[in-house]
Amino acid sequence: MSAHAETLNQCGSCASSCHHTAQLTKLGLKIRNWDYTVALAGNPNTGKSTIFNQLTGLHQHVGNWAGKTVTRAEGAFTLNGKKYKLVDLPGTYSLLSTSVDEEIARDFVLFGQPDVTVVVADATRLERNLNLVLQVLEITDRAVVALNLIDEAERNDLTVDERALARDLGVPVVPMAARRGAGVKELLGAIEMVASGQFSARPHRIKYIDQKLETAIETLAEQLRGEFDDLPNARWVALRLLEGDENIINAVETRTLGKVKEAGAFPSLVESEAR
Ligand SMILES: Nc1nc2c(ncn2[C@@H]2O[C@H](COP(=O)(O)OP(=O)(O)O)[C@@H](O)[C@H]2O)c(=O)[nH]1
Ligand SMILES: [Mg+2]
Repeated sequence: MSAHAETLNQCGSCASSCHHTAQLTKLGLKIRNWDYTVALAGNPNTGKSTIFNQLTGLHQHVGNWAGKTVTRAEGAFTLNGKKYKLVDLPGTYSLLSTSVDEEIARDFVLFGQPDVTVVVADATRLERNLNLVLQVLEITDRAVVALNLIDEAERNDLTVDERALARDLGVPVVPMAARRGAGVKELLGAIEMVASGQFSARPHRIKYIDQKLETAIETLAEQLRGEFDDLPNARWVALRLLEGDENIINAVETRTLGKVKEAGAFPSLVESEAR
């Protein structure tokens, strides 16, 4: 595993303005005593595994791999003295999951309580990708949008105003062409800012102005917190129950909701994939 403990001086040629990305050390599978957990979520084929490999030095399968990534892969890196565990989740179009892959991603983002959720979005298909971004922002304000495949967008004469997007979403947006390493340094800077609390997000949220609905959500959320031992995101679950989401109803009835919190619930595949 030659990639282990590979140290990269990201700032070899730049001035102190990017001091926060001064030192990335790719730790591969050495995942112990981490300070922060970072989840990589996103639609399939947006470059999640490419980014995962860039940050950890591991070799997760990259490419069209539909139906094969049935569990999450984990790796680690250190940045400026803090250790980060990075979790590469299966691709998902929505948190309203219908497949096993999507359920794993959904449960981790919802109940695994990552310190930062990086949503990798395809800049050439922004509208479709924003669906998941907005869903993630409903449940956490500790998020970063990695606007990947910006090289493809440019090739197709598409430009994205990432500043306007960041302002509207209320979270950092980092343009990337991850396959050639562009934007990795900036992504690390954004992850560090959000993880350490230096960046305080003002995420785009839907407000429910109907008082009856608000009362119903809160009453149900309170009952869920009692039943499921301080369930994170109980409000989100309550909304899904009120909508009649069959997956969530089933997870509540079978008491499998929030199972991701139990150690070992999702054994990592990464051992077999690391080279
Ligand atoms: N042109 C271009 N291709 C990329 C970029 N990032 C990833 N890819 C390619 O997109 C495909 C899907 O990448 P992968 O990391 O497996 O996506 P995942 O399904 O989200 O994990 C692969 O063929 C990558 O080489 C990028 O920034 N630019
Ligand atoms: Mg992948």
